[in-house]
Amino acid sequence: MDVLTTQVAIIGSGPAGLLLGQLLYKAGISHIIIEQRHADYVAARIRAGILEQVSVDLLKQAGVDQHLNEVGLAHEGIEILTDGVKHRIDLHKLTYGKQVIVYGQTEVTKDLMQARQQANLTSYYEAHDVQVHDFTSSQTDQSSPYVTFTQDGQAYRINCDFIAGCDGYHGVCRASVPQDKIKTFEKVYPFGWLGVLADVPPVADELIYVQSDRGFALCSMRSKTRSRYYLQVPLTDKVEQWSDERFWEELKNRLDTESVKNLVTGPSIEKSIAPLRSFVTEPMRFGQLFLAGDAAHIVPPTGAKGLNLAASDIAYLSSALVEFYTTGSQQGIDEYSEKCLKRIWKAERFSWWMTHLLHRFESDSEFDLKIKQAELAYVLDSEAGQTTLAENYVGLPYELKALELNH
Ligand code: FAS
Ligand code: PHB
Repeated sequence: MDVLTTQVAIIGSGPAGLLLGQLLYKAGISHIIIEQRHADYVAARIRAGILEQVSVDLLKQAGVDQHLNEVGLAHEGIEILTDGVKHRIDLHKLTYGKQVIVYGQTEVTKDLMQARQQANLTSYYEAHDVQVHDFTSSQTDQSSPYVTFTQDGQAYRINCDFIAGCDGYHGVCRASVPQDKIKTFEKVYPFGWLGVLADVPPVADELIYVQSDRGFALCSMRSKTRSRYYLQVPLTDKVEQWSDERFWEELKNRLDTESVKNLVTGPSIEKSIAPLRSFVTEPMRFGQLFLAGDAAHIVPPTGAKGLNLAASDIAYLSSALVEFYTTGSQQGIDEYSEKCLKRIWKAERFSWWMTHLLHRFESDSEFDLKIKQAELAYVLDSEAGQTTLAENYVGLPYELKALELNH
């Protein structure tokens, strides 16, 4: 068995793990990333598309924002289409100058992987049978946390001070916490999102969130020449049932006349159905094990919060670890879970609210539908209503002093 020692063992090489690794590297804290999949698989995953300004600031802090600054698209508003009429939410005006950046998670992952490679940092991809051990040993115990795994038939043990569980919803870290030490909260939605990526120009300059009698749709993008579209579909649907032609026809059925006229269709380069759930783990820290990102929480993508919540967890965790290693203080570590969960639950509420408001639920009675229409009409007709949507959409502030981010 190969035995290695590092300060922080990071499980998972998605956005959370990679961003944490980059911020720890910038602060001179040793770490190793252990990932179960091949690097190419991780780099190719098609997921989120919207970055909050605070996430962009964090990527700048990590020194990986060059390509993002070159090609990221600043968006100062979104459209909400209901009853055939588009209503623009002026994010920039309503939040006194904030915006979001359209930049695919695939690009974020590639930027972080490239920076990691350039810094020649240690990652183990295609790691199997990853296990986390002794993460609740007290400081006085002789034992300390360690991780074991195999790769290419070779067994490894990594001794460390801390383990960061950045291994997503299906990861091993949350599953390794004793059941009596953890509480989870979950809501599973009775529909999925059928997503299509196509190299066609976007139907509009800004995103269009569609509430229609036939179900939700979303018109998004990755660039001026690459579009991302979603349709609400029943959970029983299989992607094989959706030809490109059927997808484009159904999207047109849910759009307004002007958008149908402007829509450019083409062959899908990626097509998949993602389930929707709201999920939160409490707490997010267990001794020397921290959960971050999808390992700790999931939101329905309606509010574009998933990737951004992973970023805010990493802002808090990296700040806490840097504080510990530079001053010996445990304050950030002890406050990690509570600080993350305060922002997570607000994003969970917003994502649930947007999903509830814009999707068609079979369980909706006629009264429920009338109430939903009235709620959406109130939001769209009132500056107060639009402001609450806008300030959540651009991202609520972190509880971190600027200097804490300056590793
Ligand atoms: P990730 O799941 O990205 O990464 C976890 C990593 O850990 C993976 O690489 C996995 O292989 C690895 N891992 C798992 N188990 C392991 C083990 N035992 N040992 C080692 N490694 C292990 N968010 C949005 O904001 N907008 C969207 O439109 C959107 N669409 C999505 C569509 C899909 C299909 C999915 C699944 C998610 C979507 N999300 C979206 C949310 C998504 O972007 C996540 O929030 C984001 O990937 C979170 O990043 P991580 O926490 O790093 O988790
Ligand atoms: C995307 O472009 O993938 C996207 C954008 C906004 C969302 C969800 C997904 O709310």
